[in-house]
Amino acid sequence: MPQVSEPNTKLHPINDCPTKLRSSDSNQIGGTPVVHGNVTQLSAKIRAYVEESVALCQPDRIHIVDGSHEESDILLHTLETRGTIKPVTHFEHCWIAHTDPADVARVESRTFICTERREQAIPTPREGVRGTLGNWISPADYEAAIKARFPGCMKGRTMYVIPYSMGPIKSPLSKFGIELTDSAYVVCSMHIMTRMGLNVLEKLTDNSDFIKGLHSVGTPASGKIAMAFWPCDPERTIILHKPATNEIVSYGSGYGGNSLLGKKCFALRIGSTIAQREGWLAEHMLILGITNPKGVKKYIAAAFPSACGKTNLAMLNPTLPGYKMECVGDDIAWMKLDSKGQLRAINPENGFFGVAPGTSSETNPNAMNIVHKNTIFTNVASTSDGGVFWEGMEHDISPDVEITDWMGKPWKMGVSKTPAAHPNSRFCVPARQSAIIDPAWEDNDGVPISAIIFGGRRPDGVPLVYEANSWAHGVFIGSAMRSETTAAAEHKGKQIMHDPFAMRPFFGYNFGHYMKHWLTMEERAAKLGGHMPKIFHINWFRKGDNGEYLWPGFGENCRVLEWILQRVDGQDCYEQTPIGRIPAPGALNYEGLHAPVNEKKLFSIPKDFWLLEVEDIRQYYADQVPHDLPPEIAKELDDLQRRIEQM
Ligand code: O2Y
Ligand code: MN
Repeated sequence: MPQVSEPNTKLHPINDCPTKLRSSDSNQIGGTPVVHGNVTQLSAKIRAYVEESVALCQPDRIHIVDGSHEESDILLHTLETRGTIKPVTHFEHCWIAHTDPADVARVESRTFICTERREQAIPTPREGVRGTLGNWISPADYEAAIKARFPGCMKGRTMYVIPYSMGPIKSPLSKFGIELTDSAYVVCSMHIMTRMGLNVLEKLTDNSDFIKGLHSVGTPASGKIAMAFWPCDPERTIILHKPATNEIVSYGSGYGGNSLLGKKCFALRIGSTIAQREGWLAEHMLILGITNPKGVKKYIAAAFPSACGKTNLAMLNPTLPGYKMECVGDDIAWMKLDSKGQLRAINPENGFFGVAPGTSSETNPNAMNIVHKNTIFTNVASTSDGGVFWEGMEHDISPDVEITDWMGKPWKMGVSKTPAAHPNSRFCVPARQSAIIDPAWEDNDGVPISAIIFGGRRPDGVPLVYEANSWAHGVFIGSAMRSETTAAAEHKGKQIMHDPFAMRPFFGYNFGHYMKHWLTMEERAAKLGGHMPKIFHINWFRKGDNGEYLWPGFGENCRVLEWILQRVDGQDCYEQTPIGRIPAPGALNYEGLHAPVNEKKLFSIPKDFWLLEVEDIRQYYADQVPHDLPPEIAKELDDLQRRIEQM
């Protein structure tokens, strides 16, 4: 059995160099020298994976990532020397990275799931309709895509071997991965976002299974890299997933979800396929612990499309006296039934990769308080006093500082026409730094989930909160989720877009089969003597006749969570409506709100609106899942329509 030992070489200063080093000793893989770490640290399975990837990518050297802070610091220094990052001198051990402006976000159109048959990966849409629930690639095209991009793509570069764990290393709910990458930025970010290094390698001896992830920032076919500090190949970017072999292959982008393979690629796309096979749920959900004034603690999991304040809810500052909210996770939940049929969740991640713009002392003081140390910012603006800036921070900086935008140009508040920070700019920070991190956030057994919440940004017609009548009704509500897009997103103007379960870009398999899997969870829980959590839908964003928000939001949202947990306790504080259960008049606690709330408007269920909503959902299913819609979901829609017609 390979033993984990101290690296036998001093950390190599990892500057890319044109001449291939020749290895004279045995610390090499496929003739390529291992310049950090030792080949004996790798199990035979990992070594074989590295060897085949080395043969394909032809890096000059291999670095087995040990996960130490010293290693991360040397890589950060290397990145600084290359001009990829610069220090944020105002803060402690913080950095700003600037990317090539052509590589700034996940690219959904270039993200594919590879299966033998198309319908395993995505639903077949109605003829003449463009499917919006993912992209399929055949095994032959998958191979061809790799062959067209990867041969020799790491020449002159270092291949980093990152052993990492999604979830606490000792948790039975966790899974391991190996990411091979030629990006030191990815290594430093994975150091924050995952548990990684030698502790994981120790667990991967004995040929244990792992999720394979091969990543290269790529080199354009012309051989010309546009920005030396941020090599990438946007024209040929592709992100591939092969659930049958638990493989991820990503080329051309160094940014976030495209390159930190543990996050969306593993924890959601591949994760959802493993969860389907093994009978659990891998979801795009935050996990929040709520302690009420009596000291009773409950956990909720919640799914929101982007631009709905998911991170803000994960880090909520409650306004109701006596309440305490603690964060387990802000983006992804892996949820499994325990032996008693109780759903338990872990956050598979180790850090937060939050959207910076809109985050401020007003909207999310808890996030602002943690980004002052050990944080890598990407594509934010910088200030002349050595700090950072993004839209929303106007009151958080001193008025006399000068601002340089994310592209390196001088920027003037109220004058410049372009945003200071890229709308998808990010902070990447260790979760353990948070003062509101839940004490149980690393519990190996996960935390018990009492309620599942779906939400969306719905200016019209959708009440502040409603409860599903049953598990199947709740699954239907998740499948019918819609949300207003912001103009900043890739879509033009404001539209109400379907985003089922907030998973539209992250399904690893056919959405119809995914709904079916969710439906089976009820019986699985019952067989174990338990039951699935109640399901709710919330909408903080309903507007009145003059376009004003009807609900104050932010910290006041704890009032809605209070009602949800009263319902979880079985309190009779609801009124039945055709769409589900809403708070009985006066059941929601409005005491101490700064301005009165128009409860009637906030909870009204306009018949005309809901008839149109039903029509839209029916059309969506007919267009996008005409063959794979579970009959239980079709029935829920019919029942909803009937109840609304009878209003
Ligand atoms: O644009 C990216 O690459 C990041 S995407 C992302 C990052 C953190 C949390 N959620 C998301 C998302 O797209 O849902
Ligand atoms: Mn997300």
